[in-house]
Amino acid sequence: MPAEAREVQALADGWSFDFGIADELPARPGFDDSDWAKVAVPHTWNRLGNPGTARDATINADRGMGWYRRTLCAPAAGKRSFLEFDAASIVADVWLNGVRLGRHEGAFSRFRLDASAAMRPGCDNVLAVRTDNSKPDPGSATWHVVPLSGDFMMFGGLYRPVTQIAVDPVHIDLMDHGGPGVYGHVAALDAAGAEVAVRTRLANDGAKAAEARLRVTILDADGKVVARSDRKVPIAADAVASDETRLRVADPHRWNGLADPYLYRILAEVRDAKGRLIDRVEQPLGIRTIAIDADKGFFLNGKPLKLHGVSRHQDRYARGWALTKADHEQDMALIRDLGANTVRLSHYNQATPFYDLADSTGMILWAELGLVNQTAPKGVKDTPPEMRANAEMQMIELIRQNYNHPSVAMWSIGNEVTNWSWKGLTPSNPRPLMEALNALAKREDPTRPTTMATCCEPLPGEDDDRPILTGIADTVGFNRYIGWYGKGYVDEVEDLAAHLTELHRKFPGLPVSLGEYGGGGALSQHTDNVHGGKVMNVSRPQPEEIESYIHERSWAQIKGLEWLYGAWVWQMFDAASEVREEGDTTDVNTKGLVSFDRKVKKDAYYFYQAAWRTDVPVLHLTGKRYTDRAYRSVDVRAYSNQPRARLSVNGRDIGWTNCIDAVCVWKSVRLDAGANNLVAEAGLVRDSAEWRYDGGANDVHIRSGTLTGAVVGGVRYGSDNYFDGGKGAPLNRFRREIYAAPGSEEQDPHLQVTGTDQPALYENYRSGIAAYRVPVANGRYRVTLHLFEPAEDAAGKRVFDVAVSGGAARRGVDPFALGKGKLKAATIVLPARVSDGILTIDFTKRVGEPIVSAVDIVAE
Ligand code: GCB
Repeated sequence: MPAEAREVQALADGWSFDFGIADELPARPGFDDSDWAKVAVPHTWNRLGNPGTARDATINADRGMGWYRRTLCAPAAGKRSFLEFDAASIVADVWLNGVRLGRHEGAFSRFRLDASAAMRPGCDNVLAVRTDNSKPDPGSATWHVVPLSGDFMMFGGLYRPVTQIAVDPVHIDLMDHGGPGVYGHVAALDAAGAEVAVRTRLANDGAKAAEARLRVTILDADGKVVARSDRKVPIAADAVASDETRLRVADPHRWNGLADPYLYRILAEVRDAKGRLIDRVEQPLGIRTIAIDADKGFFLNGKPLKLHGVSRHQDRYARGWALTKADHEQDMALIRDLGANTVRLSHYNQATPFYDLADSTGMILWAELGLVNQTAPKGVKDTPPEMRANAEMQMIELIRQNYNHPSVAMWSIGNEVTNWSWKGLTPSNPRPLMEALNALAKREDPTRPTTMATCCEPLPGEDDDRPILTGIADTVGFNRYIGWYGKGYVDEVEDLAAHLTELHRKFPGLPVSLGEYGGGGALSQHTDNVHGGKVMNVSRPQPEEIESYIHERSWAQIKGLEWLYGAWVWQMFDAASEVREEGDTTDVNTKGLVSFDRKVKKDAYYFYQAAWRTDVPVLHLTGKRYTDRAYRSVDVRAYSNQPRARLSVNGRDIGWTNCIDAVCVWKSVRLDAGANNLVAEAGLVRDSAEWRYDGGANDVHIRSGTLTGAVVGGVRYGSDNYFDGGKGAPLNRFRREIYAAPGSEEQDPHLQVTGTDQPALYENYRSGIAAYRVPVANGRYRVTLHLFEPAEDAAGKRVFDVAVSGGAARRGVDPFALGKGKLKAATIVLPARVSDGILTIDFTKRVGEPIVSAVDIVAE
């Protein structure tokens, strides 16, 4: 770049940092920061959400004021100096040489400040920045800055790059809400040509009027000039002029998503009257059309494209929000490898490198304003004007800063904004704010549709006085976690398609998508049978298999819904959240397809690879983290895009199975004692897993009514399995509502079954059970059933018969009578004989529901 054009200097190194100083003394140039930490920017002080660690000082969840200081060299004489912050969280105040340059409110957007007047010649200019990520409590600087809440950590600091930009007094405007100052869009398009309108904002910071020579060029991907316009733009002193020019691109090469992400570039160059180049800005241009139809879905360049993808938060293990370019690249590579064609940038404006990657790879983006849950602070009824102004400013920033990215298909005006009175907030009406934001987005960018994600509002026709927001934006994304946040059973997931179809019917003419869906999956927690017990949706455990199953069954239902224009998995990566303690982590939302540190692809990741990728053969054996198996007879599951797959165990051929909706299951595979090498093959791909079975050769121990196994009295019990009918339930329910108002945490009084030295066998139960059918070797067994009465206060209210293979039976089992009271342990022992490979325990109901809490099957 010629020396006279814009000079951009990264301010990455040489910063000093300290946390927790409330006064403004560090803003003074003479302040002594010699004992501060030496840091590089991007930086955040928060270390929340590192797996396996408790929330303590080492992971640092502190929210408050973090100060950054460094020195800075002035640009060459006659140049203006602008400081550019790609983001600073949440509220940033900036001083240069003790002169306050300004404040920015909002954690996610780029902003620039004019430092020219405060700059002194030489290199001793002292830059001081205070970033404040305090919780938005009354009196804090963040009280009105959106988002006021959300299921994610608001990391603090200068977590994106900081640069100094030196320019001539006449330059492409740098003060347009962090935007590039050059904005192109396709104004008309047909087979013969595209008309591209390019608007350039030119600033003159000088005291005299000027005439800028503006050259706007469109270059193709090879750098060849395809269109050009030269203009003379007069600019008054200390003013901004806006120029719009139209350029024609003949025979345009479309930006066509993953298939062909062809990019042109817009180059705006400014010369002075003598022809010297004084500024230049380059921006991406993609020539494409998008349309969303309520009945036919999403169209790219006139062709239907079903959007299927993931949501992404901008954090990761050890780094928090302070991501490197390589981090963004890795995330995008993982998403591409998954087979997604769209990413929802939840729930806020993300870093430019990620938008650039989407442009260059052809990923379709849902870009989103950081407005979540609340449209008013706690205790306040209506959106205060300061909050509304902030949301509007952030909306403008989002759109101007990302206007030129062809990957952006829609602007979301918010997520799950509703009347949160049912979560303990003051009843308020979010409609005025949402309507204003939608209108603003349409004004800022008439070329793109708007959208919003909703979860919890009433539907038309329901008796509920909360407002319906669906329909304010051009399209909607319904966030639905059926099978996860529900009554507690994974089988509810089967209602998803019917529910979405009903929503589609209730909002005729409105393009509908599934904005979020999914479930939690802890890496170290496993279950033998996803139907065995209650889903612990905001606590523990969260077996990985549940997450997989929810995705298997969700995708099977939604893939055929033609009108559903898109579906976004919640979420691509585990992400930090202050409000969570669940699965095997603290401060992490476990719904990622990939772990927080990006090191582990969960089984659900491979499910989508199998479901979405057609370009490469995919085969993945599930359960590689559940290596030490509780049961000898297991269903083996693989994910594949091949029609069928074959399995062997320790070289023994188990046979072929069909892969239906990407899922291949081999039923009741008998493992060898000790090590098992499982190998699956399909077409040219193969995958293997190493499991162990170290239990008794023919013994089976089942913990009824739960998704988790346990070792009790030295005996390994698997989670509930081999059952027919009934429902599993824990004796002690634990419920912790996220986003809950203080005091709304609910925990039943801790109940414990007595009359046993093995209370862990009586922590759950299956009631309403019809039978257990357990695959075992033929022979003689002793069957012990553990049970108790959890609910009834008298004998005679629950009575059933039990019969086992071989004919032995016990009639009139009454847990209350047997245990001599409620919550008292009881056992039944029956001899069994098996000659057909299945040990059956039949329960026949007489009064109330049959019940069982654990089963021991021991070979005689
Ligand atoms: C939602 C929210 C998202 C949460 C997610 C969850 O509906 O939009 O921010 O993280 O659910 O995991 O509960």
